[in-house]
Amino acid sequence: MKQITLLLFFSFIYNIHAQQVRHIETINESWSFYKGTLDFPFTTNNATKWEQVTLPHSWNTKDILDDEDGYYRGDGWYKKTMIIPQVFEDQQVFLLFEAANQVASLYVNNKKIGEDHIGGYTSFAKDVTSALKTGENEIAIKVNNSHNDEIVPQSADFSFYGGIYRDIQLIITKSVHFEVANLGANAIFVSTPKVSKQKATVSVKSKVVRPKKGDYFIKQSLYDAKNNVIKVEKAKVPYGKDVDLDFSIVAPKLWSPEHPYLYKLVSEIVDKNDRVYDRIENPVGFRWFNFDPQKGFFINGKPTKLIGTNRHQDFLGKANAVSDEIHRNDMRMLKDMGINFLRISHYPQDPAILEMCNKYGFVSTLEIPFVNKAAANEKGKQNTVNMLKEAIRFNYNNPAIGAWNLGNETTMKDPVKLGEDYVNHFVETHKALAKTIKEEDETRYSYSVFFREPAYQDNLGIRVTDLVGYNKYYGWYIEELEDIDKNLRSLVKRSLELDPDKPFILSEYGGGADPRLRSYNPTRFDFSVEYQFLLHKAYLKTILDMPEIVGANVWNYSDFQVEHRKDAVPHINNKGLVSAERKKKDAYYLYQAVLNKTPFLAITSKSWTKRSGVADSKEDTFATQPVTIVGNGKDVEVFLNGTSLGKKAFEFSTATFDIPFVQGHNLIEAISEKDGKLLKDVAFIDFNLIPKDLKSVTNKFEEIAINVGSYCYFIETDNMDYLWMPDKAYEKGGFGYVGGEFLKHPSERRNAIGTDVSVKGTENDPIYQTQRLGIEAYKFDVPNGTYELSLLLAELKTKDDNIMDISVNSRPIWTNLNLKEAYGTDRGVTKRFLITVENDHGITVDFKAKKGITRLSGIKLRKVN
Ligand code: GCB
Ligand code: CA
Repeated sequence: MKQITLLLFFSFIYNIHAQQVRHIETINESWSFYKGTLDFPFTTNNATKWEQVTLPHSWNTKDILDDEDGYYRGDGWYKKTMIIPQVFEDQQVFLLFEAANQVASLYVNNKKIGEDHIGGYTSFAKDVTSALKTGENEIAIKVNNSHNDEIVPQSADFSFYGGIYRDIQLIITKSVHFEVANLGANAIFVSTPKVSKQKATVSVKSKVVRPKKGDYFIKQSLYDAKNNVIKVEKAKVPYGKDVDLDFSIVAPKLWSPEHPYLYKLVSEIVDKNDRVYDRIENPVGFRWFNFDPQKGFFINGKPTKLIGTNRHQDFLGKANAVSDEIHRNDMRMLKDMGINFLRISHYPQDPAILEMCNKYGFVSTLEIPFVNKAAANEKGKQNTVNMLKEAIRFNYNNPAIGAWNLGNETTMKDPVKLGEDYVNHFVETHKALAKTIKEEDETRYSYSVFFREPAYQDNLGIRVTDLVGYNKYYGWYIEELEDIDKNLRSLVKRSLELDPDKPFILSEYGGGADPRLRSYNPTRFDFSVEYQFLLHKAYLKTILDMPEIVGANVWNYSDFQVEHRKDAVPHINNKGLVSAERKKKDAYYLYQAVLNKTPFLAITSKSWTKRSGVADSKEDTFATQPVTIVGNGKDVEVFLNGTSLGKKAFEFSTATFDIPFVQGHNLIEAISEKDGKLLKDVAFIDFNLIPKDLKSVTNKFEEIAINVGSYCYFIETDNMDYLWMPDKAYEKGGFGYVGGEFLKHPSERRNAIGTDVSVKGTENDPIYQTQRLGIEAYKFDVPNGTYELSLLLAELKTKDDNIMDISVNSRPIWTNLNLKEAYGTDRGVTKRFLITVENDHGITVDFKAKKGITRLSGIKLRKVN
């Protein structure tokens, strides 16, 4: 069945004198989609394979998350039929694409409209008027996301999902109108060149398209936030020239992170009788700001520490086809977090983002996806420069924007190693981009983000922007947590020594946290939520203490999908403060407590509702474990099941309590006060107390699961939060390993074995990624009875042959086991055995190497009878 859209031209017929002269509607609905290459015009035999889709749409939602390497990069076709009741003479019809990744070709009634649009992240519009006819019109769009040497990004830590993943708008104007179809698809450029508390000037440049005949005027009307007209200015439209109009107002209300006051500018084209031909609205924020390399950022004269995050357009299972509702929800969560600074990375994003930056008062930087590597050829340079122009022009009227960033970690692929030719193009591209920023916008700072030593960029001659940003993963990829402060100070110093006048932004920092991993011994690269918390606390302290760090952006607001990434969760970069489905991690609450001025209190680990632990002693009926509270009050009192555990003062907004968890229900209440307001947070925790003496009669042993080779708890979130405990050495009466060694330090595991392996046949990669090598035995001193014993095994990245025998209480249960031969490498295997224990022997699982070395990833024991 044909999908039909009616073009509603009612506004033109009935509202000819009304103000709603420009008609805008989305045309996201009922597109037919075909993934693959087709001949165009379409032939009848390929007409059947179309699938019905709604925009936003990407064809990579599934293949970036599956087990196979790579994702579809090629052609995709979209088409739809629009019925036009009548084509009016005095109308112009445009299609505005908020984005399509990455080359888009538009056809209307088999006629190609203009040139292909290049670049997957910038908005563009096409005039389709001349191709339209009364009746049925076929719109067809080819989108291609193949690798292309002439288009950035060439390489990045995100995936280049194909499709029309943002809205398409249908725009209808009169033949006299503000320009639509031009680079950046924007016709009004509003700036506020001079602002003080007493007075502000507004400068508006308008691009008007008009037929030769007739007198037309531009009318600019400024409204305050209550919709009162403050000022109206008019100027005649000369033929073929832009219209510049400047005016000023007195006592402007200022825009700032604390008070993001917005005015509205209504731009109209009118004739001498004040009949309106076109009308566009833009936000206006009056502010003046500057970055001082020593003292930091000032807005309206007030020193303001800029702290916030980076953000990708990404949501679990949706690739980049993210709805406006999700975009706005992200912005609300960032507002709640207390940020005042957003790095829109690594490319321009949906208009919904900047709309909210203006409204919430987030000072923002916007960049183009010149990441890791240049498109090092003449065409590539031109495309990159054009992309930047489009980005600046489309987004120009957002008062939130403070700087335009030309790229990210452009030296990631070492230019020097790529040869002289490359270096020349590469350096030229930087210079052309820096120049373009200044040509396009005199009112903002130019900015570039690096990761290598300042001197390295300096030698290449690419520290050419007003501001520099550095991405530094101290305490994660490099160096230790304890040295974060020292390392940051010395990095900033090195940058300022080179260029004392270049303000320094810490454009990225962070560490991974898989919400399923928890640890009371957090270590670098263990992906535990607790380590991430400590890392951010350390960074925040230094950032707040150093005015020379004029702004800082966490990497990243949220976890995001990367097809080729193999961390604790395959295909996911876990450095988010919230998960890829927007569940808050503990570090999110830390920022809330540190950054918020309004009263705040939270039990950071409250989402971890099922916990377990070994009783403190043989007699004890509780297990003591720490719980961290964050808040901006003076102190906090904590209660467990109604009994007070005392009060503690917050130190750097955090307080940690030892909680004696009992078997079953544990209600934790935290109570604090701030500015006379009583604050309370609660956590309900279901605790499984493991007896210290497994033969205990008062506290009977039922079940235990151990994440062998790891200090971390692992929560099987897709399996009713089933909990795996950290590993430990055997003690008499209890359980634990005998012999073998803990795998290397987690940070070294990346290159040895572990977190860089995507384990097949399971979702529980972290259990298999951590192992005890050379293990001799695992022991449980359990009472007599029948048990179900599960062994979890995997050979990761092994080249050599490993053969082992496994026996329980001297009875062989699995002999001549060669995991690689039987199952292949990098595959997780679980096997369950039924075991009967008699004569008070308990359970001893023995591992004997016949060849190579023994290993164990996880073990689970459940009493059946
Ligand atoms: C970076 C990149 C960013 C990555 C991040 C990481 O420096 O700019 O795109 O995702 O590191 O997590 O490694
Ligand atoms: Ca393990």
